[in-house]
Amino acid sequence: MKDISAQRPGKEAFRADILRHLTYTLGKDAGHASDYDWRMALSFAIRDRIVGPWFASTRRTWAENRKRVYYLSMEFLIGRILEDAAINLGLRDLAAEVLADLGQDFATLAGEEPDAALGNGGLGRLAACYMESMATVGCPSYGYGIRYEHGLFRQRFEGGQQVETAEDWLKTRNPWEFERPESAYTIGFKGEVAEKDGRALWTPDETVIASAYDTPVVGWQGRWANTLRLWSAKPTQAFDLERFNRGDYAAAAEPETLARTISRVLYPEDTTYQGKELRLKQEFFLTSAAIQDILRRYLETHTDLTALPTHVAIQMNDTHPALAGPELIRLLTDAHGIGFEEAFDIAQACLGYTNHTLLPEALERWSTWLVGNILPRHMQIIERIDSLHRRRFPNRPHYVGIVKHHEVRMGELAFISAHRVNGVSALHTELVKERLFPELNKLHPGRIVNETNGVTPRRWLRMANPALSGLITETIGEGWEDHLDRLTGLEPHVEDKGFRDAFAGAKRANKVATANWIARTTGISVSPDALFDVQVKRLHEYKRQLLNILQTVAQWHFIRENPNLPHVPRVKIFGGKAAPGYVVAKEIIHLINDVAAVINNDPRTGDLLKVVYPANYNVSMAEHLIPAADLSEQISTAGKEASGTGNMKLSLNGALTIGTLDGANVEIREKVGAENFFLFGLTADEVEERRKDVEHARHAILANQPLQDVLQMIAEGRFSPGQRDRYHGIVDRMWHHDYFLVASDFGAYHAEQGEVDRSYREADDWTRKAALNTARMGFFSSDRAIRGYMEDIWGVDSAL
Ligand code: 26W
Repeated sequence: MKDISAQRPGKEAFRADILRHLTYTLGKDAGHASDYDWRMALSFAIRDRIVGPWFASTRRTWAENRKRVYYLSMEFLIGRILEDAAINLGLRDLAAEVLADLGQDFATLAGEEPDAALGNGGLGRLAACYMESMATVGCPSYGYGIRYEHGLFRQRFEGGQQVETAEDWLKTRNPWEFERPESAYTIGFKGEVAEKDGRALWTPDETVIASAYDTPVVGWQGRWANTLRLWSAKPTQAFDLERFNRGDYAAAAEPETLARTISRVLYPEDTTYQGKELRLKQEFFLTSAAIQDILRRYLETHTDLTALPTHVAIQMNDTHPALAGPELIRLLTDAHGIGFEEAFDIAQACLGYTNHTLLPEALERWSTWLVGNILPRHMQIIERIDSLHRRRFPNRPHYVGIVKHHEVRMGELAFISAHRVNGVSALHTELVKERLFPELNKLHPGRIVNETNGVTPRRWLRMANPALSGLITETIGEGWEDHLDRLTGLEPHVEDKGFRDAFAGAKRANKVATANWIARTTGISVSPDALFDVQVKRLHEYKRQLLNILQTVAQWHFIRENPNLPHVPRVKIFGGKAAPGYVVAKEIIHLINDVAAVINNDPRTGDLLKVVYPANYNVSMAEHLIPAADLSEQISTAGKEASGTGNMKLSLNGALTIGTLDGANVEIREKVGAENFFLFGLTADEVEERRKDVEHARHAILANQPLQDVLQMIAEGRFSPGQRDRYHGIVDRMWHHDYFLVASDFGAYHAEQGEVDRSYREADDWTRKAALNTARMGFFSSDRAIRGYMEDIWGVDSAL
């Protein structure tokens, strides 16, 4: 493919492009254009440059009859696109220059783009990183998702409590997508199944149209681009004219409203699954549209459906698209006349399933009644898959299976429908084998494989951290962005004081910028000389933000009791949303904000301790906070965090981790070196062991005076002066049902935070450790992860 530099426009040409879009696409005169107009014109000018590589990639895939990967995900947590696309195309600096000449500021315009939040957290952001890496490594692929009208809710704090409001990223024009009204499929629900000529005939009695919107995703240096195809629900019958003519105006629009409900809003739960009919409909809507589209594309150039697995790999991002198996089998049998067993084998050879969680409450189980009602034909197929599997594996234990106790277990369905099942970190994959699917693993040895998560270095280092990126390029030259292993080239320089000073200088500059941002957004003034201690992620009990805030209170108490000791100033930074129905998580948010209000106004501790919790954590806020972090909090109860990816972003940006042996922390610590990682806490096995003592929490609390003091202060209402009993629930749970072992790990955590302080005092040595983190994190590039999927699961070669 052509060298990207050859395609890069000159300054004049790019300026002309922007002005042409301003005039002819926006219909605005430069003299009267608003920031919005300029942003649109700039975005269209950049998008124009993506189209070339995009067409070239698509043509190559067709011409070379390449196998394609289809990544099915209910979530894509994309964030802003403008700067990321500009950087990948090598246009970032040129665009800034041209805009400056036009009296505009690139960063201001880019900062006004809405943050596309079509996802909840880790799983959705991983899908976005993987889309970018598939484009970077030249893996021909399509992402399939839902074009939610409303992404993840916006978060505000009122009196310290989370309040949700609707997100509306589509209120203004989305310049990145192309509407494809010609790519539309009918999606059916409910109805009857009959038999005709020996084939099942499903006649749905509800239908909607899935209509495609394509967003090109361009990889590093524009060498390849793929498509993210998002489906929007439209009515089959737009408007009931008869009702309208009768004067029933609201009812006339009813079918439209109902149909559009399916792609209206992203479900904000990422931990507790809820057996809601609309959610099941969303899952089938995505899956059916994707499978129909895949078969349509295949049949344009092929006739033999038995060869499908040679040309098509379908990846299910968790079980949310697990109806892909039944839907593919349905189309192969009912529409194309293939026998059931053969159809099953074809589907299985195409499908892969990624598991992202072991939490029992997050495992999807749909009632057979609901599935039978909404998807009667699929319910039959699911039963047949289950009995086929039972027949093929007669030694399958009676308690193993897809349909049990009037529920369809989506994990088992996905496992049995797929030829590969993968976990997302080494530890997690072992737990998937041993704890989640022990019997299926025995029946199918080798099916479960590990693909440790990764993050895209383009967004999470090059774009988010220009200061450090500049230093890296100065030190080891260009090319590390798509060969992240080359960061090891920094290691020899870590022994050079000049390099360490430059590294510390980059971190310091990021912290100054973040301190200013914190002052602007929260009104709290923090010192950039303090240790920036960051815990950013969804709120969940297993992630133990509670452990962090309890230790913060202990530290505050300690400083007050020992005013004459030399303390290391710290800024505790929290970010994250709680699912709207997750009462305990919301209480923890409230507590953090209440504690912050007390500590931040305590003249006795002053700059020695601040707690900030900016509302509405999202991808853009992550890009801002992560480069400024000194310490990364990865403190989940061991065995609960499947992988984590924020842990990777923080360490890559030169934060040291304080963490448990959970998820990818284990591998991060192995790579960066135990001496550059603050480890504490019970292991996954010890956690299981400790739970056998029903009084584990009481024992742990009684053995730890600082923790007792903290719980006492909270119980007395020190942080809720107007309402003494506000946190009695939290305190009570700590004593009696501390399922996530906050108490048992408190002592070790508190002690290790002391180690962090001692290390931070040795500023130069801290910088050495931080730089070694950056230098040794190359493994965690999502390019490496994607190459693993291509080789172990998809059987696809790079087209580059
Ligand atoms: C049906 C409700 C629901 C929705 C989403 C249940 C569970 C989920 C996701 C599986 C939760 C999730 O995002 N898991 C995270 O996936 C990341 C990417 O692999 C991992 O890094 C995180 O450890 C894991 O919590």
